Amino acid sequence: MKLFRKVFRFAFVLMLACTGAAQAANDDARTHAQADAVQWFQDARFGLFIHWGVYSVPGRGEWVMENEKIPIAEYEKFATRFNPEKFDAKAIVDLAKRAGMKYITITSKHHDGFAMWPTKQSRWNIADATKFKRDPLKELADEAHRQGIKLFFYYSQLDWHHPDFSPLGKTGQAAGRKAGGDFNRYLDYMDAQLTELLTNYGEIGGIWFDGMWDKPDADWRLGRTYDLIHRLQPSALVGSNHHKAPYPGEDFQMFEKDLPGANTAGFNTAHISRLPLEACDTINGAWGYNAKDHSYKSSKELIHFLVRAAGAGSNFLLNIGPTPEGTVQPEFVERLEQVGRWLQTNGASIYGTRAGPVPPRSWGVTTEAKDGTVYVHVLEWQDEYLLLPPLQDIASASAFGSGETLELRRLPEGLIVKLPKASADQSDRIVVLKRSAQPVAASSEAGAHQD
Ligand code: FHN
Repeated sequence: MKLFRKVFRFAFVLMLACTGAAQAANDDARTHAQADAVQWFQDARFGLFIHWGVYSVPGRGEWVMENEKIPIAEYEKFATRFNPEKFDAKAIVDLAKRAGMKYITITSKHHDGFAMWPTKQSRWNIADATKFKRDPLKELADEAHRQGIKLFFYYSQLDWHHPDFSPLGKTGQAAGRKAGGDFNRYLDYMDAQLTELLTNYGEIGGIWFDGMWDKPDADWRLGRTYDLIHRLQPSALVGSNHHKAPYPGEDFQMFEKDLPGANTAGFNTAHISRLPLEACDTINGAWGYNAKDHSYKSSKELIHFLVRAAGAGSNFLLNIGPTPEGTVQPEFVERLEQVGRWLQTNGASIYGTRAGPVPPRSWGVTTEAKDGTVYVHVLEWQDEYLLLPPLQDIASASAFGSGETLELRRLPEGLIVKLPKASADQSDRIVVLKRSAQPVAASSEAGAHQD
């Protein structure tokens, strides 16, 4: 008996050691994978958000079920009319690349609970509930991988359709579900769907959660779900649009219809964390397809948002809402291509940069490249000279693009730069400040120019 106990004890200790070692190895893999993914994410700076689902059929935005208090039985009829045969994943990825975007985040499941892929977890999905017998997420994932674009999945934790999303939160009260569902069973369902998304679609850039704000006090079992994601794909980044300080396991912080910290939209109350940042917005006023919303932002407004986001150390996730046919309306295509042309010329001042040494100002922002080059983005400024704080070791100033040397005065109070002349259609006047290897002293009197 003694020998048995010794052997059992040895085996048990060995198993623990192996398990611990396996866990440590997994944690280590996750740490390295996450670090590389975070670096890539921050360098990427610009992505395409896609809100697409059966809500595109009525064409009144993705909240139509809630806004018009449509019960589930009625809402499900939209699915029978959803047959987007013109959906073309290559056209979408080509458009994202022409826009200068480095990743795509598409709604896999929005609040209506409809799965845009043939999930095995319920029949409320594109294969079982529509005539469209294709898997658009698979087509998009394959094309994105082919073209070197990362794919993220948006996934709504809020669900207006599932019987176990219970007790109800702030919304979904008119869906017509019976009370008494099992919320943990719903979370198991959610984890099972996430497992499908992180197993069957190749490398996924990350999961973009939304909807916790509907039941802020519920136990969402975040740790369990986030561990699942990190176990299935260690490099997949997790973000959640809960408008609060990030929870453990979240890898980036998002701000919606707002620049980080601006809180002009009134609900991005969270302070800016040390995590990578991403600000998202729409081209018109709608996330999901809205046939009547013609309030399109100009390409200049979109470029300014992109530049101001980069100046805040943030990515910009710009949204399109494809039509029920699966196409992208021409007003969106036109603006995305205009932003892309701007990035073709000016991308070095955005991609791979971080927030610059001068915090965002009303006149514009600064970004800084890894080699220390500072880009001063002058967006709204009518005067010939601009005063900057006394940045250290700035040796020269030049106009981005032309390389024209600009007058630079170093005073104890700061740097005075003579700006390049603005041309009529210029969205952003960019001044390039090069650092010197040696410390550069401020002159004691005005007029001392750069040598
Ligand atoms: O309710 C959603 C909305 O439909 C959309 O998905 C946006 C995108 O950031 N997020 C929620 C609103 O905060």
